[in-house]
Amino acid sequence: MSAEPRLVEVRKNVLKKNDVIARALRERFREAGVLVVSLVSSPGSGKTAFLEKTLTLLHPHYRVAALVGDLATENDAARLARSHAPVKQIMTGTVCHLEAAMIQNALEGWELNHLDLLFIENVGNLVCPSSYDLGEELRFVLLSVTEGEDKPLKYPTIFNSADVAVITKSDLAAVVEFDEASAKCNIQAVRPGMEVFKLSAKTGEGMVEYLEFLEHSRVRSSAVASA
Ligand SMILES: Nc1nc2c(ncn2[C@@H]2O[C@H](COP(=O)(O)OP(=O)(O)OP(=O)(O)O)[C@@H](O)[C@H]2O)c(=O)[nH]1
Ligand SMILES: [Mg+2]
Repeated sequence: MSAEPRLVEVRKNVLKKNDVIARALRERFREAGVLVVSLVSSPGSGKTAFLEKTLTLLHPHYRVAALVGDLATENDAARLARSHAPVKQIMTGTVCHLEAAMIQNALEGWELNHLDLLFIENVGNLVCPSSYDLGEELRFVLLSVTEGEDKPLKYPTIFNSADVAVITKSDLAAVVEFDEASAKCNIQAVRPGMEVFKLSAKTGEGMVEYLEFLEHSRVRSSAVASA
């Protein structure tokens, strides 16, 4: 007998368990009035650079914190901590994505009521994270200009599971002859109507528009929570 049906069954159960925990997390986040945003992308797209910049810009005005997932090292947590926001590293070992239970464990000892925004940087991977709900309200998928405009077409599931696309490293666009129109067209082909931001964590270009979007999302989310 093939082992495949059993594997499928185990995978279904894992996902079901993840969904139950993610739902409970989402409820907790809503009750605490914290907007939770997760970041997914391929390795090296600029998640940590983007998040460090975000935390640094928001920290004086909002109560922000971050969780960051990697298979190994605490390097990203150390970079994010330079913003002076509370940060925790989640080391996944051999697992190529974060799961809701990992978020739940990492939040132990944190008072969610004391936060306005919580960011979660997922493990760099364009496949695995798409199947795992983390209880976040918004999922941003990052695509750097150096990766090629075709990534949304090649990895549609991750773009479909996200709410917002962020084109990163815009300062390098000219050097790599990035075709912005084509990238945006590919994003829209996979996820029609998806909001897209283009920015650079290095120069700060495009950060204002994205921060305004974040602020609108926070206000909208607290209005829904208190309704
Ligand atoms: N020129 C330029 N380089 C950038 C920018 N953002 C990130 N980088 C560089 O890109 C490389 C990878 O950036 P990271 O922020 O570590 O990317 P990441 O997505 O967090 O990587 P993983 O966590 O390993 O998946 C680093 O050398 C960054 O300095 C940017 O806006 N412009
Ligand atoms: Mg990183």
